[in-house]
Amino acid sequence: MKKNYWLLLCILLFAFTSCDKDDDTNSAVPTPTPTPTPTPTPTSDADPPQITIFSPYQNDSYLAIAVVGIYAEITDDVSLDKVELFLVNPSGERKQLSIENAGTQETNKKKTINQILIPSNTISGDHGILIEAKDRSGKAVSKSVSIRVIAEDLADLDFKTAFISTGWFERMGCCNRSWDVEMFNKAFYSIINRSPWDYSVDTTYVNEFGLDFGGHSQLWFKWDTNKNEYLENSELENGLDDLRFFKNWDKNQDNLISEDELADGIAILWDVNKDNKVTPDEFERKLLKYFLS
Ligand SMILES: [Ca+2]
Ligand SMILES: [Ca+2]
Ligand SMILES: [Ca+2]
Ligand SMILES: [Ca+2]
Repeated sequence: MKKNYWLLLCILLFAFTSCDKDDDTNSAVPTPTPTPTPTPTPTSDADPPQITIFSPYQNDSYLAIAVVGIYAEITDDVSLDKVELFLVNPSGERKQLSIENAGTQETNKKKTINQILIPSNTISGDHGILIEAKDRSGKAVSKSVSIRVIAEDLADLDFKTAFISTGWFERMGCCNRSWDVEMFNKAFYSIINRSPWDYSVDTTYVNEFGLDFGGHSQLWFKWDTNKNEYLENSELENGLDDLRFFKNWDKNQDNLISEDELADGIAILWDVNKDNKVTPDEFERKLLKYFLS
């Protein structure tokens, strides 16, 4: 019995020491050393931001009642901090404009400005569109273009000055100094249909357009060839092709329409009394209706 007692004691002792040994083993497992936080490699912010102004063009003229499209892109090699937009009047005073319609693909390396400005209430003369940009390391740059604002009445202007100063050409075909037929059609579509994603154009409006651009009566009847009351793209293309605007206005035959060619082409249509001059009473109503609204 005594022998059994000693045996049991030995077993218990053995178990205890084994456990103890296990614990020792566990405690011997090295605790993982925390992964060191990588120290950021210093970024070399070498370059100041870059500003590209696509529109308006330097020295373009705009009526005070016109719409000026401002399109610009600002980039930086590392990160932009601040971008600001100003309108600078002829005496050099600047007025900050809030930046709207920022692109959806904005990153801290790239910002786009895509918005319109109606320079109403500004005086005639040279105004600047000024952009200032600063990157995170404090490097600042600025870029500006000068535009001439014409605050006179339309009645005091000749047709070509008035038409070119509407800014319509720049707004419709941003960054393209000449239009191919596709862009030309798209631009005219935008004045025929005010809601570009809806083909259900106002048929009265199409008829008015026909009368105002060459005295074509019942233009809608001719255009809606499948008679479904919608203007399909092919109907628009064929309709404008029939009017022969693009062909007749492309004076230098390069298959592109420049702003000058467009102005001259419309002038011929709008010169009602055919004296080779479009007077304000011939153009004012139509200019306001189609190119300034
Ligand atoms: Ca930089
Ligand atoms: Ca149709
Ligand atoms: Ca041409
Ligand atoms: Ca005339």
